[in-house]
Order: sequence, then C-alpha cells, then structure tokens
Amino acid sequence: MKIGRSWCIMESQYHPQKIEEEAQEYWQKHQSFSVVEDPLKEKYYCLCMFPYPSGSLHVGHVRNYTLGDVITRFQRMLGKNVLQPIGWDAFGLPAENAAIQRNIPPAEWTYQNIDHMKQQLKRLGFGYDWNREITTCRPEYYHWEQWLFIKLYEKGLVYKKNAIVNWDPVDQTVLANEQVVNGRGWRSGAVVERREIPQWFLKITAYAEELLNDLELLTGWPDQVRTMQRNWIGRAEGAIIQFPLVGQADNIHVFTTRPDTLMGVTYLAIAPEHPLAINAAYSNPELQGFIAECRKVKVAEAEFATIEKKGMKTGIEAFHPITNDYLPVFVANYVISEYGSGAVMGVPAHDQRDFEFAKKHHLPIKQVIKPLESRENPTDVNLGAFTEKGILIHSGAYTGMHSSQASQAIIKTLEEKNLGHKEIHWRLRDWGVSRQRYWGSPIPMINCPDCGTVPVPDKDLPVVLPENVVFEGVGSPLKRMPEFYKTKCPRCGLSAERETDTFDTFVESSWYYARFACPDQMKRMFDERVDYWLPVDQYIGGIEHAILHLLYARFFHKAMRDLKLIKSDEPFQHLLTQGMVLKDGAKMSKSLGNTVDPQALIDRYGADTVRLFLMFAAPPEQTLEWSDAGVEGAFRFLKRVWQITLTHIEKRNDPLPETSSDNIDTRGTFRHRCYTLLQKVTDDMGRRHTFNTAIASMMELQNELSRFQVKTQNDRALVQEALEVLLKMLSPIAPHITHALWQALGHTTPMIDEKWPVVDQSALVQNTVEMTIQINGKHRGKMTIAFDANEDTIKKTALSLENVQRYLQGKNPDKIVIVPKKLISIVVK
Ligand code: ANZ
Ligand code: ZN
Repeated sequence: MKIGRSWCIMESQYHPQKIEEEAQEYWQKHQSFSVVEDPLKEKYYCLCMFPYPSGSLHVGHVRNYTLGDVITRFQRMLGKNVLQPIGWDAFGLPAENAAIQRNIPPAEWTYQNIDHMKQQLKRLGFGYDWNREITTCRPEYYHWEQWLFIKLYEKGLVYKKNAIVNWDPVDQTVLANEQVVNGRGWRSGAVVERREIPQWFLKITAYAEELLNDLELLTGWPDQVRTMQRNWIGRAEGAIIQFPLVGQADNIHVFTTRPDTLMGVTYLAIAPEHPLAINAAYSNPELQGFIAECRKVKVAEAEFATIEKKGMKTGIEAFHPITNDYLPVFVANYVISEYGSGAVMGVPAHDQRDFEFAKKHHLPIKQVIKPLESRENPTDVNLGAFTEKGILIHSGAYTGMHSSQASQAIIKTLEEKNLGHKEIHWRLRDWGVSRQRYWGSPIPMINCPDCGTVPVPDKDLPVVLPENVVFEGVGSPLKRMPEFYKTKCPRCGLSAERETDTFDTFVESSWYYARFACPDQMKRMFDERVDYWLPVDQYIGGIEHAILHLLYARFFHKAMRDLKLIKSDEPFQHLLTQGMVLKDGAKMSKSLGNTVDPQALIDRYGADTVRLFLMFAAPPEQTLEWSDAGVEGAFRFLKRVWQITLTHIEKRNDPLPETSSDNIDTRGTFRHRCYTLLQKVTDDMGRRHTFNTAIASMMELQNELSRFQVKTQNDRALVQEALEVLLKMLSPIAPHITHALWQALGHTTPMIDEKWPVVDQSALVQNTVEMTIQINGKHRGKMTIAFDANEDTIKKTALSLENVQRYLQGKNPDKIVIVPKKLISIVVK
C-alpha cells in the first residue's frame, strides 16, 4: 500500500500546510474514521457536546474538539473500536435574530454556517465519522423527537398547563429570557409583563428519585457536577401542615422543612397566585392592585430570597393547629406559587426571609429554638434569624427536645388531629418545553374544537417546519401561515389547528447522542446498533451544561429505556468538563475585543501547532490562558521533532568510525529513560487525562534524542526505536506531522493504523546508577556502577579509582558511609 511521498523527497523544513492536507486526504480516501459495529472488538464511544452553528469556530470549540480527538485517537491505538461522531445543534434563537437583521431565512443562515464550520473542523484534522453527521433542524432528525414526544404523551409523561411567559406588549410577542434586558424587551424597550398561557410540560419529576439515586453510579463524573445535579433535584424532608381558617371550612396547607419551629409561627403568607389571595382580592381593590403589581415582574427563582419583602394583609385569619392562636394571613411577594403548596408558615425568629418580613410589618418574633452549646440564651433574635437546629424553648410540651426529636413529636400530634403529615419535597420542577418561537421542531399536536388535544398520528409524522419563511420581525411566522396551522382533526375529520409553538432546543440535545448509533435508520428511532454503542464512554463539554443539558439527557435516557428503546440506565459513563479559555485574564468575548481567531492561527502555524498548544497550556478542567508565545513554543517543538527525525534519516546510511564501541551504560540509561517516559505518558493520556504533562514528557524524550551521540549501529537502532515511540505518543495530539514522519522513516503502513507502543518492562529495570564520591566531606568526583551492586562492590570500585587513590595517599580509610544509589563518603585522617 502506497501511503504518500517517500522519505527521500521529504522537505528539510517543516511546512505544515502541505503535510496536513496530505494526511487529511489520506484519512478521507481510506475512510479511516468510519466505524461499523464489531461485536468482537471492545467499543469506545467518545463524544463532544455538539456545536451550535453560530458562524465560525471559536477557540473554546477548538479546545473541546481537540480534547475529544486526542482521546479518540489514543483509545483507537489501544485497539478499541472507536466511534467519534459530530453534528449540529441547529435550532435556536440566534438564527431568528440573524434573520431579522440580515433578512435571510433562519434555515439558510444555519446551513451556511454549518458548511463553513464543517470545513474548519476538517481543517483541524478531527477524526469524525462524517457518515453519521446529524443536523437537528432536518426533518429526518426531529421526526423521531416528535414521535418520542407522542409516546411519552401516551405514557402520561406529557401534559399541558398554564405557565408564565415574558410578554412584550408593544411587539405583541412572547420573549425568551435572553431577550429580556433589564426587564425590557430587547427590540421594543417596553416593560415586559408576565402572562399565563397554556404550555407543554415533560414530567421529569416522575424520575426525580432515580435521577438523584443514580448519581451514585456516575463515578466517572466530576464530583462538582454531581453535587450541582443533587442540589438542583433538591430532595427535602419535611411536613405539610394545615392551618384551619377562621370562619371558613377550609385550611391553608404549608410545606415546611422545619416542623420543629411550629410553636414559633406568628403569621402565614401565601403567594400572589394562591386561590385564597385571588378570592380575597375580589372585595379588596387595594389587594387586587398589589397582586397585579407582583405578577408584573417575573422573578427568577434565585432572586426570591433576596428581593425586597413586600406583602399585604388579606383580612383572612387562621388558627394555629396546636395552640389555636389567631394568625394573620398575608399575600407576600417572596412566596413562590410553584413551590410546595404556595404558602409558608412565618417563623421570623428562625427563617431570614420571614425575619425581614416580620420586621417590616411589625409582626411578633417568637424564639423557639436555642443553640445546642449554650445553656444560656445568647442569640438576639432582634438582629437576625437563628436558622440552625437546636433545643426547643417556649414550646409547651416540646420544650427541651432536640429539633429532630421535636419534629417527629409535632408531626405525630398533627397526624392525630388530621392536620399534618410527613412529606418529601423535590425542588425539581417539570420541564416546560413549549417555545413561542419559529426556529424549532414543531410540537406534533392538533387542537380540535370537538376532540380537544389530539396527537399527530405516526403516519403523518414528521410535522415539517416550513423553511422558506419571511421574517417580519415580530412573533413567529408560523402564526401567520394558515398553510401550516390549518389542518383536519385526525380523530373526527373536522377543521382543526396545529400547535404553532415549537420545542425548547434542549429537547434535540437530550437524545442526539443515541441517534448517532443509527442516524441512517429511517423507519425507527433506534435499532440494535444503539445497544452496541451506548452508553457514551467519554463525554466532553463545558461546565455551563452541568445542570440542565445533562439532567435532561439523563431523564430522556431513562424514559427511552422504559419505552424499551434502549437498554442502559445512564447515557454518559465518564464526563470531562473543560475549562474556559482566557486572554489577559478575561474571558474571550466579542464585546471585550480579545478574541483569537483559530482560523488565522491554523493558516499561519498549521492545525498540529494549534492542537498541541491547546493541550499543552493547561490540564483539561482548568482555565487556559491564551499566550502567543505558547503557540510559538508549540510550533518550535514540532519543528525540532521534524529536524531530529530528518537528521536521523539522512545520516542513517553514513559510515561510522570502526573503532567505536557502543557504551552499554549509556544504552541502558537511554532505553530506561525512553520507556519510563512512555509509561508516564500512557498513564497521563489514558487514566489521568493530563495531556499537558504527557506533552512535557514527550519534550523530554525529544531532548534526550537531540543529545544522544550516535557512535555505532546499535546506537542507531536505539535512536530509531526511541523516535518511533516519540512519534506514536505524539500522534493523537499532532496527527499530521506524525503521519508524514512515520512514512519518512520508511514505514509502508500508515501511522493511523499503529498501536500504542508497549512499555518494554526489561528497560524499566535500571542497569546503572551514578554515585557521588566525597572524601572528608568534599566532592571528589562521580562513578557509574551497576544498579544492583552490593556495598562491597561499591567500596571496592570507589577505592580502586585513580582519583580516590590520589587523595588517600596509600592510607586506609577510617570510615566509609554509603547512601544507596546516591553517595559514598570516605573519611581518612
Ligand atoms: C417554616 C420554616 C422555619 C422554614 C424555619 C424554614 C426555616 P427549602 O429548604 O429550600 O426546600 N417555603 C415553603 N414553601 C415556599 C414557597 N412556596 N415559597 C417560598 N418559600 C417557601 O425551603 C423550604 C422552606 O422554604 C420551608 O420551610 C418554608 O419555610 C419555605 F426556621 O417553613 B420553612
Ligand atoms: Zn376532532
């Protein structure tokens, strides 16, 4: 098999452009990276989070995809059947913005970007199986997403309910969160309002428990990510407590994680959306005004704790379930309607939010918990809430109990009165997937005036999104396209309307990793190939996806498993979250004007240099500080590798002086160095994923090679051996230059088919060591001696040295101290 130019016409200078093109042509022609399922081979599925086709690659992309490619090529050299696919997360808002600004349809803009970015990925030499490319805005992809949605609907995992959106009253359209800037619409500048509209939800909460418990299985994930997911799912143990209303046959239900504080309740607060609040507002215009004001601003959940606590009396009163005291009921802006039961029991002495509220509304602050350690009572509840657990005080029958004991006792009392019970609460909410946007997958539902909501039948899927649309700037074009939304009801045949909302783009990215196993399967969502490839062995992406994307994908995976579409329990076995790329200490961004265009660097230095720099500058998880000098350094290293290989090739037929004999000691040390470094690089690349230290070891080997003096044929063979080890180790990171140099060394099979070098264990056993000689405490030279020499041999060898004899002047030493493998110290009077 001919693999390109032979060594004799290799250029003496390193010109990356030419050799990179040749290597890429070779891989392309031989389809080096297309893989088929092979049950006899161990599979390895390496996946980087697929890109949004925003226009062109930025440095963060290049870092991410280089990491994936290095791991892919390394695992492939270990003999595994490696899949590395790539695709495009092609739906999303920026395409709509571009459409408005440049007056081209989102589809066209998207496809142009994909073409350009694909060329860039190819130019970087990434080993993708391009036959498996997925573009999520293509009907052959979202067909199965729509199909799955209907299966989930049939299983009861999909439902519709009213939910709040951002409404731009001027543009008369719903805005995405990122289109709201400081509470105003990004185009109109109008103050954004909250509106309730019917939306589709996926019941991710049905999997809350499994999503939490299975985090334990994900030992290949960073702890930080697992903790973030655990917090997001947020399992909280507590109680539902009922407060009977005064003069009404109704109770207010509250959720609390601290039933032990019940005796310290001094008021109740309900959310502005609570049915009791709405009821009370009928006869109270002031309250109505307050509720309307609260509902205007959409408060992000993280802000609830810190917003200014506002509230208003409803006029309603409730009984304390144990003391029967009267408690005022407020409407308060800090109570979240979607959380728990949308009502809280106010315990100002022990909850900071309640404390602030009570101060403002001059409500009593009653302390019922004191710290464990102090017998006195040093906490001043007028300064702030004491939120820890402790010992109960001023709590009647419960006084003196510890918090946890008191919680049990209080719940028991409430259960007997039928006014409460234990409750496990989850912070995780169901996932609202409706977006009032055009550029997304249509939601395959039909609204019939008679039959209500009817799913689109399988035979009519996919519901194709029209791509040739005119963007008039406001709202979704779909709402102005009767040819899209007018249809017949599949159930009764009468005129009906399609859903014009589209899916959240997180839906596409929740299952693409599985579709890569069989992207050409047109009859089904998945076939048997999916169980060969899944789960993904190594997933790589940004920490910004630590919560939502990964949680949604885990949820889809489990739901797809329960629909018998796939067999495994989790989608991603190992997760690597790459750090950011900084320049001058700041995140690269267009607005700061500190971006580095990878394309310009590739044009100047070649892809190998860019790849090498990105892998050398920092370990994958850490932030990487951009450095032009670092890029130059990477380039210089590759030039040196080129040089030493070519020098070796040019001189390998030159005659050698006949008298020389190769030095056994040097040989032993050299091979020892070579294989010790190989062993370290193997561990760095495979287990530790610290490519920076792996490269540092490769640089050391290159240095050893530069220094090595060839005197004999044996020495030459040694250099050839070490060079081959070096090129193989370097090949996952700099695959082009190593492809060229490999053939220059005279190999007739390509580097891409080479296996990872095996550590020669015998070379690891070091043959010799160098020991320092001291006489009367002064340094008097060095000697090389067999690694396993015993004390006697060491003494004899040292004393026989000419230099030592000169200092001893015929006398016998008084004392000889040996520090093994380091030092021999001779004392003489
Ligand atoms: C009384 C109490 C006393 C509370 C105390 C805490 C400390 P986490 O822990 O985040 O799950 N809460 C319940 N429903 C709420 C809602 N809809 N909006 C705002 N806050 C709500 O939160 C549970 C606690 O948050 C509950 O326990 C409740 O305040 C409050 F010393 O009840 B607690
Ligand atoms: Zn109908």
